[in-house]
Amino acid sequence: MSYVDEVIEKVVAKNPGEPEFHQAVKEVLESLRVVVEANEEKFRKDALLERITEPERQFMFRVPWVDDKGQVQVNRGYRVQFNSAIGPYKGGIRLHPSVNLSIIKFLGFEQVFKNSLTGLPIGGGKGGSDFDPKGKSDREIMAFCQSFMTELCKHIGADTDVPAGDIGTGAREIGYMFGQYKRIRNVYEGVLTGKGLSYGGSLARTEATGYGLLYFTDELLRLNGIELAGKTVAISGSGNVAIYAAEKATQLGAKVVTVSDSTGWVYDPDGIDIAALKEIKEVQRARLTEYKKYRPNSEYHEGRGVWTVKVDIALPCATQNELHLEDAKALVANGVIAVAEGANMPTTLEATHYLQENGVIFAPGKAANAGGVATSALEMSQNSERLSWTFEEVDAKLKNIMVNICHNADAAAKKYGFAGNYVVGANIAGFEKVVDAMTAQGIV
Ligand code: NDP
Ligand code: 2IT
Repeated sequence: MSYVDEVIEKVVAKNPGEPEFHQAVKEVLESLRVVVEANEEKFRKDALLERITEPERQFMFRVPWVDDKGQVQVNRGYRVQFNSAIGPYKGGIRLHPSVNLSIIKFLGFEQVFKNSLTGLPIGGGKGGSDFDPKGKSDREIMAFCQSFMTELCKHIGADTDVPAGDIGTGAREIGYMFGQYKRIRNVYEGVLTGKGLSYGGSLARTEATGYGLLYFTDELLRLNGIELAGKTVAISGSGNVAIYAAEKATQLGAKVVTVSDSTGWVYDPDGIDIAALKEIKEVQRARLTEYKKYRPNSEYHEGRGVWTVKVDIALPCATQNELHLEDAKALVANGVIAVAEGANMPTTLEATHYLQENGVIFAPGKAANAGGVATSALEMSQNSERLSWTFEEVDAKLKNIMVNICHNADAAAKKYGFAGNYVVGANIAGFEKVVDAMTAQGIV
């Protein structure tokens, strides 16, 4: 059996009941086959793949807090410190009832290669909790965040592990967590990114993942001789990534016709009204059913359906495994040109293969959505030098990073005989630097 298949089998056996983690490992290792085979003897002897698929450290902890009725609630907190070969652990905190160890490990594993692709010195990690922020009062959110950080603060630090936002964690949650960290540890340092601008946050971090996704997509289309302006775009999700992806796509001359949330989706044939979307999601924290009040011409549908709309470009920006094989078939039947992942692993393996086999340009999340964490690393740099850069400075660096990731993934794919396969290209480009650093640092 090949070394890759052997390690995939071992990972599945050693981590039972973790389907998302298995999926992420399979996707990465299978696409690395060509590189692994070229170095098989050395990698086997060093147990390189066994080490890279085993987190350096993982924490699970009790998070007790008191709700507005005086009832004690108990959630489970997680932090997986996956790989620190190229820098301090870096990755977001997901607050969603579906969170479990499998999800946090898949996200942490993906983050290792994504962070490497940015070219910046950040290792990979991820954390979160099965806490559901929906419908909670500000006080309840604060109580949860403080309790979560009371334990987490023992394990993180500006040079150790720097968490940030993800699903359910935005500026409000980061603020409460930062306050509690500072209070307990008595240090004012850049221990979290995605902070508010008044206490060490970076301009353009809020926009970074969505903007970065579009800088990447624009460049990728250009490499393939296609122009983004004038194209129609379907976006799923209506959170941080989706909103700023929609904003930048619109600025670049494309027309975004859909957004969604976990209960339904909007079709707006005239193009999504970004100001209305921000008002509904960022200010009111309301559901998409509100959108029709702003745009009477739009349609609201319950359930799933975003991928049934005829578009040129699809940008899944909600969550993992939200674009299935039948969605891929619908997109292809409607003539989609490109799919670029704003979310982490939103496309199932079968759907990815179907899209690629049918000539759709496919950009994997670890390359296409790396703008968020890249800008987080820029926030860390600003915190270290105790300076703040202008929006234009950060945005220009972000764009440059995304264009570089695009070219590096393209070049790696070509070098190994997989021209046009950006999954292989991104995984190889991300993997090579991590392997080099791990090898240089010995058996640790
Ligand atoms: P938000 O919490 O801001 O928004 C998430 C959006 O996705 C909401 O519209 C939400 O709907 C929807 N959603 C979440 N879970 C589900 C689900 N199980 N089924 C259907 N819809 C769902 O998160 P972000 O925008 O920050 O994150 C979106 C994706 O992007 C995630 O995969 C995240 O890991 C990834 N990502 C985020 C980065 C960042 O900087 N924030 C960076 C890189 C990747 P509802 O409100 O109804 O729950
Ligand atoms: O998935 C991701 O890259 C993020 N949620 C952002 C992580 C970060 O540290 O900014």
